[in-house]
Amino acid sequence: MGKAVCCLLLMVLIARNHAVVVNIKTKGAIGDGKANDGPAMEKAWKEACAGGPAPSSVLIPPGTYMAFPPILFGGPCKGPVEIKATGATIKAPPELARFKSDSWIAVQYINKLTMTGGTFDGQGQETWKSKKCSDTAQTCQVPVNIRFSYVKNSLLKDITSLNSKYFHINILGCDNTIVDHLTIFAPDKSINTDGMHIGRTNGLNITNSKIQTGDDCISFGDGSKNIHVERLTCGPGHGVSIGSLGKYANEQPVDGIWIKNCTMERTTNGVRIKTWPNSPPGVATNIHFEDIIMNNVENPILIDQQYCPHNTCKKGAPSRVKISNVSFKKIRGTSATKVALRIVCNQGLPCDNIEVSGINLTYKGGGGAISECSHVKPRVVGQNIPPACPGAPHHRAV
Ligand SMILES: *[C@@H]1O[C@H](CO)[C@@H](O)[C@H](O)[C@H]1NC(C)=O
Ligand SMILES: *[C@@H]1O[C@H](CO)[C@@H](O)[C@H](O)[C@H]1NC(C)=O
Ligand SMILES: *[C@@H]1O[C@H](CO)[C@@H](O)[C@H](O)[C@H]1NC(C)=O
Ligand SMILES: CC(=O)N[C@H]1CO[C@H](CO)[C@@H](O)[C@@H]1O
Repeated sequence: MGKAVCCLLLMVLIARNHAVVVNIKTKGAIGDGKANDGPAMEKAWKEACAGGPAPSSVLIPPGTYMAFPPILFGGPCKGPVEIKATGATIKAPPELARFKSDSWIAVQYINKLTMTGGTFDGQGQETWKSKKCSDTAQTCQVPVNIRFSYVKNSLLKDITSLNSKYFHINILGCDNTIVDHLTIFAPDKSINTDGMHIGRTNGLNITNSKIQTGDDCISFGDGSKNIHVERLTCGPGHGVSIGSLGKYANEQPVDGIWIKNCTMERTTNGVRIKTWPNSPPGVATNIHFEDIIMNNVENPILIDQQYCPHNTCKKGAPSRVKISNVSFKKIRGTSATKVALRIVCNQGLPCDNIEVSGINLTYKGGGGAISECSHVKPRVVGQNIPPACPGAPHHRAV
């Protein structure tokens, strides 16, 4: 082998094993909070994404940046990529008119992404006030703050999403991924600012997170499988929700959701499963809520198979989403309404294998909370306050 060839080979080997770090400032980012630094972020991303197979990273140094939509961090990449944004605040323009897409930042088709830190401020205040966007018919397209689509085997850590115009974070097809120390904030009166919506994802853990917003803290759409949420504080907001399900044809089953060791603060719902009446067939199964504290929550425990907001559906006809294997265990605290536990299933397609145990919910207004149940015979274990579904078969606590 000639000396030159040998040298070249060595250089290639070194390059392959050496991480590429691309600072957005070297790609023209200004960081004054006004100039559009989006193009610099995309340039840095493209270089890091092409820099594998060794892990590469994009560095967004501490500072305040403005990024006009749409921002795309797209794969597939040559190797694992990290976006490091600790200490950085990235702002979206406040004007909705600048947005032509359904997201502000789209992160997609990446294997082994690590995203750490960063505050993503959607500046949605004007949008929530706009009449056009707050009507129930949704006559304007409003962007999600960050859309993660088909980002697999990944870690999203210490990320903050603020004041999104619409949902904060949408997760689609992000199998085998971990979300840790997520912080989401929008005021309780903000419109449609769901914290995180998850769909068509198998294997996702969300831990140590805090979500305060104007809509659901976390909602699970069809195809959500093997998802664990632990140590979440939610509220204000609409709580944690499976569904709504049954609005569309060919929805995939929701199978395997564990919500554990969480606190709901002043939310309109605690833990709920909701399905539309008169629906196509569907499945929601193996869903477990355990060790949950409710502080002044309006509907702490709720299964609603007649979910029909604003009368937009045919009530009376049953939901054909079959609910089974659901447990509510060790849920305690205070209810802001008298009905602390409500399980409304279907005539003809009842809920099966529902277990209720260790409930202790007191009504803030005094006089004791109650439960309301229909078309369900839960397995009730031990003493529950309020007594769960009077008339249901009782089992002694073990
Ligand atoms: C997700 O959480 C579950 C339950 O705590 C745990 O068994 C599993 O190992 C976690 N998965 C990952 C990838 O951390
Ligand atoms: C419900 O759980 C039982 C075991 O407890 C299991 O045999 C059954 O397959 C589960 N149902 C579904 C739809 O997964
Ligand atoms: C239920 O909670 C109340 C208020 O925290 C407490 O005083 C009571 O001992 C609890 N009851 C049971 C059976 O755990
Ligand atoms: C809401 C709740 O149950 N929080 C607990 C979660 O787990 C940690 C550690 O085990 C406890 O310290 C919390 O009180």
